[in-house]
Amino acid sequence: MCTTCGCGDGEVKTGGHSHDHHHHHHHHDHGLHFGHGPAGVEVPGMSQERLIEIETDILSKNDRYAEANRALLAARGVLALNLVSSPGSGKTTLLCKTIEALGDVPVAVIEGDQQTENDADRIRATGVPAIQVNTGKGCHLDGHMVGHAMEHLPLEPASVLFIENVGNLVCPAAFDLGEACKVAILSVTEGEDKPLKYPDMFTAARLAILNKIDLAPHCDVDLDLYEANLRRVNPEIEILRVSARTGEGMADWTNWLRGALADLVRVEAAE
Ligand SMILES: Nc1nc2c(ncn2[C@@H]2O[C@H](COP(=O)(O)OP(=O)(O)OP(=O)(O)O)[C@@H](O)[C@H]2O)c(=O)[nH]1
Ligand SMILES: [Mg+2]
Repeated sequence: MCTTCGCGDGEVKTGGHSHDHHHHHHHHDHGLHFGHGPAGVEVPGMSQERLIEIETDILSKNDRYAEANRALLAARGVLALNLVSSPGSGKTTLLCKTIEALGDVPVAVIEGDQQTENDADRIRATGVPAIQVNTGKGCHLDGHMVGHAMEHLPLEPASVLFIENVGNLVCPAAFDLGEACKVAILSVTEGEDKPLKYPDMFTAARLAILNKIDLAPHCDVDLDLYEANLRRVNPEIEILRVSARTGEGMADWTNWLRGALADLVRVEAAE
């Protein structure tokens, strides 16, 4: 077992239908079949009850930190977005371009990686404050890490806090950080079947960004099939086609961000 989150090693088959404690997930019948049994996971020699106990314990601890983060973010009027994807989908590139495009909107960034300060350095080069979290052997950010990182950031009113999670299509789906929502980034080189093979990430996300569309003509990919597969696992998911490299579709993304920020400020004003 992974020492941090209890997710599986090679012997573990993950399942997708019984994550009742992942409260931020939508529940849909994908018409697909994953692990069996109430834990949605099978580990030889471990009972379903024990597996559920382990996961519930880890996630309920995390959820207490996440809720504290969410309360602080609400009090400050900060829109926090949890960017999740496999490694190399273009999260940091997209963030650097987004910061540029957002102009006068205040932005802060938390960068999660196993090792290196590279991504935080790339963000700081744009002039925006960034805190690097290195998870070491860990495969995801958790609410506790993000709470500490937030202490070192300005968190201005009506600002956006981008949290770039560790590149990993599995574990970050399960961990609430206190964000407004998860944004999944999927690059066109990854293959149209990825939403079907890693459904938890895409059911947990409100928005999917299909990045690197500049490469689509070279990759023999079907962008409509990417979208159909995303909707198959999450019928409500919003989808944007973007190239962080050429800037195509970037205006739709920044409009989405400005809309989400305006909604947040409106809700705050009404309370
Ligand atoms: N062609 C093309 N390449 C891109 C695009 N966006 C990012 N890349 C490239 O993809 C590679 C990975 O980009 P990163 O921004 O480091 O990806 P990441 O998701 O932050 O990676 P990790 O943090 O390591 O998970 C780099 O070589 C980028 O230049 C895009 O829209 N089009
Ligand atoms: Mg990155």
